[in-house]
Amino acid sequence: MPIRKTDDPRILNMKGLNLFHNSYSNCSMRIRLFLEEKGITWIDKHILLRKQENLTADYFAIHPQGLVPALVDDGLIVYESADILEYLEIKYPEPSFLPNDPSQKEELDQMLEFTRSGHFPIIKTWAYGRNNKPTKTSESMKKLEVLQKDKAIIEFHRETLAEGGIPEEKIIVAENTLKAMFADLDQRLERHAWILGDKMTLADIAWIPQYALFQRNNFPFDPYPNFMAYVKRWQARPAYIRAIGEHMPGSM
Ligand SMILES: N[C@@H](CCC(=O)N[C@@H](CS)C(=O)NCC(=O)O)C(=O)O
Repeated sequence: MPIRKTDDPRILNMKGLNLFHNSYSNCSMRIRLFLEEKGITWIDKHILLRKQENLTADYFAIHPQGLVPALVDDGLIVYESADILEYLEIKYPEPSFLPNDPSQKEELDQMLEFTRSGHFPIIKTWAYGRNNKPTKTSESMKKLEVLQKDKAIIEFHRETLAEGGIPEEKIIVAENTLKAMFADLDQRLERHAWILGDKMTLADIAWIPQYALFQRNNFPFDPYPNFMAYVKRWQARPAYIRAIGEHMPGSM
């Protein structure tokens, strides 16, 4: 689990659950939703990504890739949204967001893994490729090149700035992967109310933010009526309204 040791007194002295996040970041939504569903008090450390507030040495001292979300829990740094969810689930086990049937743990792990390995090649490639403008400028690229050790992240942003942006072939691969995933979710949700059964789990918390992000970019959700009914049920939940709706005007 990405837990990062630090001897920086400014970080060590952060008391409580400090969530570094951004309103529109789907990865951040997962953590806000988890905290709101469990009724846990958290300290709001909002990072304006459009103003590149994450591209500072101070923020890289918290998150090694300069990304949101990151959690500083009484001086302990945890990053990667799925890992933060798992860390918080251990710390706050009630009500449980793990499947009742332990044999479903592997299925849950696979769904959470997509938030790590699928984020740049699939989620971001589709979202940036279809409608988002590049988030970096040539000036902020210079900052990124100095601070960022992960070359794949630098390459991703270079591609968004290149003439023609992300190549269409890559966007289509991402879109087809997502369509297959939403078709699978739709079938699951025809059988039961939540992705893994009759109970909300971390799989639901990890996946619903994808809707909030993709609907902004007009992802074709019409073929997935069970998934859309599930979206409506989510949107009626006070925790969803607080964690997502209030952060994204127009997303409901
Ligand atoms: N796999 C990571 C992805 C984190 C990530 O890429 N976060 C985006 C927002 S969703 C970010 O911080 N972007 C800022 C940037 O690229 O400079 C996670 O799930 O936490």
